[in-house]
Amino acid sequence: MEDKKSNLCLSCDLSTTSEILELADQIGPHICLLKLHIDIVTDFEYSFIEKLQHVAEKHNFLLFEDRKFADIGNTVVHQYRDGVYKIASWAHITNAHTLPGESIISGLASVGKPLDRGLLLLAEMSSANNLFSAEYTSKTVDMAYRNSDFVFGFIAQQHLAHPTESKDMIVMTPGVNMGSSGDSMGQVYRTPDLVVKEMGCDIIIVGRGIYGNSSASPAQRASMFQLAGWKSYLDRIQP
Ligand code: 6AU
Repeated sequence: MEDKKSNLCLSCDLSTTSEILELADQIGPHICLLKLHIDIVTDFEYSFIEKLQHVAEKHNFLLFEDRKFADIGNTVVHQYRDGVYKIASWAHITNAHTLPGESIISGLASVGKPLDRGLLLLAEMSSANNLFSAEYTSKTVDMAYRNSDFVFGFIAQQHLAHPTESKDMIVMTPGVNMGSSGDSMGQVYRTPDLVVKEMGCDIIIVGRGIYGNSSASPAQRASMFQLAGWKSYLDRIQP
C-alpha cells in the first residue's frame, strides 16, 4: 500500500483467463491487491495461475481468492489445498465465514500457515437485508483476535475494534463505487470517502466501478479510485 500509494483492490469478476490477464495488466499499476472468484473462470487451466503470478510480480500486487469458505474444518482443508484450483498454492489471501465456528479457522490455518498465507473473516456484508447481526460481528472479531497468527483482518463495512486488544486488524470493504448506489441484485454501494474516511475502513474493493459500463477506460477508472481511496486514507490517518 505504501509503496504504490494505493489502498485499491480490484475485484476481477471476469469469466475468461484472457480478460482477467488483460485487465490485471492494465490496472496493475493502480492496485495493491487483485481479488478473484476463480470458480467463475470458464477456461481455467493451472498455467493461467503462473501467468497471473507473472503480472502480479510485474506490478507488485497480491492475489486474493474470494472463496468465502463456509464448511467444517476437514472439508475446508481440501477445498483450500486440493481440487482443480489448489487455492492455497497461489492465493496470498482468502476469506471465510465464521458461521461454522472456530474450527473453520483451524482447518484453513493448518494449510495456509505453513505457506505464509493470511485469512480475512467476513464480519459484515454489503448486500441489502443480510442476516449479519451486531452479536455475530462481535463474535467474529473475538475469533479473529484469538487466531491472529493467521487471521489479519475482516471483510466489513466499518472499522472493527476489539474491546481489549490494542493491535488493529485491516478492514477490506466491498460495495464501493462512485455514481451508483447499487445494482438490481441487492448490492449496495458507498463512496471511497465514506467508507475510508468516515467509517474507518482500510482497503476499498471495487469491481464493476472499474470495468463496468463507462465512457472512461478501466485504467482511467482505476486511477480515479486509487486517488480517491488514498486521499481518504491519508485524510483519516494524518488529519
Ligand atoms: O464492485 P462489485 O459490486 O462489482 O463487486 C464486489 C465484489 C464481488 C463480491 O463477491 C464481493 O465484492 N463482496 C464481498 C467479498 C469481497 O467478500 C463481500 C460483501 O459483503 N460484498 C461483496 O460485494 O466480487
